[in-house]
Amino acid sequence: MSPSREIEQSIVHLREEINHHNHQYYVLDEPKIPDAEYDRLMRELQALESQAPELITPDSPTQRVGSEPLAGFDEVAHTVPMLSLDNAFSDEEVMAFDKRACERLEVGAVAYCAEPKLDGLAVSLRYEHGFLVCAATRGDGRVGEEITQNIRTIASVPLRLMGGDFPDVLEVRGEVYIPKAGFAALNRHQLKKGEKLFVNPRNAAAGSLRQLDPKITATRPLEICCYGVGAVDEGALPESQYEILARLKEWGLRTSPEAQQVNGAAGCLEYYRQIGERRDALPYEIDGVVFKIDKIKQQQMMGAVSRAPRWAIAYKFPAQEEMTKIIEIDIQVGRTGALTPVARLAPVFVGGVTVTNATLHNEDEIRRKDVRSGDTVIVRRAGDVIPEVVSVVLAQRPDGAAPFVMPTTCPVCGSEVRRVEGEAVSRCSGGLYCPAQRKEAIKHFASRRAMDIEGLGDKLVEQLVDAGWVKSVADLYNRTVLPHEKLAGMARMGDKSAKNLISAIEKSKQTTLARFLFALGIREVGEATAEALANHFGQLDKIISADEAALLQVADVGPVVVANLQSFFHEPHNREVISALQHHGVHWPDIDAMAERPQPLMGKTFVLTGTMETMTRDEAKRALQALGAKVTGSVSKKTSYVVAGADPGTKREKAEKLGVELLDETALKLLLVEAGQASAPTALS
Ligand code: 5U1
Repeated sequence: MSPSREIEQSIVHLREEINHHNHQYYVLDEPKIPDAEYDRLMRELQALESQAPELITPDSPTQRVGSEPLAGFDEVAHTVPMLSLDNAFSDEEVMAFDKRACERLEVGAVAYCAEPKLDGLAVSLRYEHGFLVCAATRGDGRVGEEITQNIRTIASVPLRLMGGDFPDVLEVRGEVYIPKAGFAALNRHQLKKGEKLFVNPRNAAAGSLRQLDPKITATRPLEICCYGVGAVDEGALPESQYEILARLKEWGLRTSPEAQQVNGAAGCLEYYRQIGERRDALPYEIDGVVFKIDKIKQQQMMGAVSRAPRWAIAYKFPAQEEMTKIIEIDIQVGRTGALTPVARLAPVFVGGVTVTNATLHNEDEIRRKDVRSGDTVIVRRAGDVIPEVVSVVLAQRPDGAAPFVMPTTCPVCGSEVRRVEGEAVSRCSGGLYCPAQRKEAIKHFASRRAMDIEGLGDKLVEQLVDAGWVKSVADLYNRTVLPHEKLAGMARMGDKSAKNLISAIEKSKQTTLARFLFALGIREVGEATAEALANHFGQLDKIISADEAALLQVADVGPVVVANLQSFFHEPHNREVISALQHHGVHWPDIDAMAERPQPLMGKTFVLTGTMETMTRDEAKRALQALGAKVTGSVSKKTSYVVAGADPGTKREKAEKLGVELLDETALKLLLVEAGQASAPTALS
């Protein structure tokens, strides 16, 4: 086949594929491939068409933005087309964009307006004489769907503009989206009702806007962020993009608080880096940042190509969702015996790293998503979160792929697997007999925040358990069981490493009660609970012998933690390990037990609100609890004091209404000092 014939065939094939996905994504709201995969197909087609421009046809997906409007909504013609954005995926592409702008404008440097690119649905809002008269989706960029009734249900969309200096006609362009918290709540609600979960916030926003019944839309946590304008009376707007955003804000429209003016490619790249660092902390999903030439005159000089302006570009973050294949489904046994199904994946670059495993959480999750070995799946890795399988591409399921079945015996030790009714987790019943649980328990025991045994890494723990040398954490301290020669002879160890490890083990013998308790790995006893228990009781024996009522006195200890503590200390093997550890020299200083200290604030209830200058709310909470006070989250008639820092919100108002005494930060500190003197610590035993 000649090269041109080959290109022609590839173009035809790509167009069919893109058209299919366009329909899935824009019309049906049922994306079957991740956005990054779609972008890649589009770029491939663009590249081929630029090699053979004579093959470009008006119906090519590169020549239009979206797809036909859904039947059921009226059509709206956009007076000014709703353009799309060109994408950049590397610093070099942003630099090339800036270079083109400088050359075309014949200037040495260009100023840009930069803002995050929200992952939502583009809309156009038309205001006439300040009233919202029409709202539409982008559709194919020229004709969209009329969704005014649905848009009106979004609280952040003003039905009437503020101020009086707005133009008679103002079309505003923006993104409708669902914030991360709203999305999580929406899916919790769907789960409760037994309805299908939304795949991602963008999909949920699109589905919500396309509801024919606005009452349903009104229940969805939609928001808007405005980023530009369409048709506007001439001369009504300022001369820069950044000032336009400020003007929109004055008129009561929501714009991005992250928008900034930056200079040249260097300024753009620095902005991209900074937003990238804060991406996970932002309350909404973004898939990149957008740079627009700031001066409107310069934008006009740059002009547009058919689907996108030449004066703007979106610099995309590495995709957080990608498609890959499940090689097999494995079971991992954790420290508490929990069996976690893990998908072993064909390596895939997602969220900036190569991923080969993704959690499938538990049996119910696998069943809900119907994930099977051999499936092609969409994998998500956002920030530092463990990669997970989002959904299955059912169309690519191989014949004969069998549904997943949770094993009835532990794949590591063969013990029975139990699932407590009402719990999602299946657990191996082998306890520390199970080498997998033993390994995880030892890793946890040695970890930095527990006994902090430097040099005792995961691999070494696995070797020690596999060799049968370490059966419990106490063996680590037993030089008869684990002499220097044995350690030195292990793979990748040697004399010096063995010496270092032994001295790290020796060093760890001197610890604190809180660290020791945390290191024991009792279920639900994290660092904070361990610390609270240690401070409250002062001595390990007192914790072991405490009854339920005494344990419940400790801040943040509830019935579940009590049950876990009691069953742990009731187990003879656990008590033997603790004795052996102490026998080998693990020790800690006793603490002046809080339970025996005077508790001058006993019986007083505090609510903390707003921001304090010299301490965090958590620090204030712990200081109050140490003096016997109870700290709760809501104000009632029973509240003794509300401590109000800066921007206190409604809790302060409620306190005033109920006549509860208010304290500022200085008054709180005074109270802590006075109460602290009344409970001056006695000498340590
Ligand atoms: N933040 C932002 N998103 N976004 C999307 N600005 C922005 N601008 C767009 C689009 C499609 O288009 C204009 C450049 C026309």
